[in-house]
Amino acid sequence: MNQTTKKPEIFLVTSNLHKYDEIYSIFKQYTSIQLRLLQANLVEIQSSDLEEIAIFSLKKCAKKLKEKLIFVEDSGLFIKQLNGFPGPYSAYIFRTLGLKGILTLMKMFKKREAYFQSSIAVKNENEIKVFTERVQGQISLEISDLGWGYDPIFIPDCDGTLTYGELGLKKNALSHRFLATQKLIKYLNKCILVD
Ligand code: ITT
Repeated sequence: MNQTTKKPEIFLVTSNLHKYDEIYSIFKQYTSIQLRLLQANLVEIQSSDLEEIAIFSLKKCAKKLKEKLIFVEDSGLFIKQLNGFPGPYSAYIFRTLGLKGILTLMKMFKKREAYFQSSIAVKNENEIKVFTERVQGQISLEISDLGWGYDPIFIPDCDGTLTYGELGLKKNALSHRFLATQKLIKYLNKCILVD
């Protein structure tokens, strides 16, 4: 008899396909767990804490998707000279001020330090876990043509010259999302693949 065992799967709930693509390629390299997409707009609370926002969104999704192993990922760009702005408001500010607006605000500062944060909240049966990572960097002087979201203006310190956008596929081996996803995969490999 030909018995095929189904690979374990986990669902990422997001409206952002770039996010899904990046996490998908990390999953492919580091785990046999299958990543699936549940495309939906997340319900987000107002909070200065991305972990809190991620947990809230996850719990809202979990009410509708009781039987599924799911996670959400919340990211934000925190600019030191702007006291952490746009941070939790990154999506709204991207849509309203845009990259040009951010660079205009930054004109009054000599230093342009920032970090990108990724907070992943996962629900495995009744357990909720959160994994957070940050990448330090600088806001560029100009908007580079490549990448999505804030990619064209964020230069990670580990490279020091190129924006996330200019790094192309290399971004996905050093980004805030890569580091947080690594932590998620380590957790999943331990508790899902071992059982
Ligand atoms: P969700 O449905 O998963 O919430 P989103 O696009 O709203 O998708 P976030 O709230 O996590 O995602 O992101 C806040 C903003 O930061 C949003 O404008 C994104 O485009 C941008 N962003 C997030 N991660 C990014 C990355 O790796 N590079 C560039 N911009 C990013």
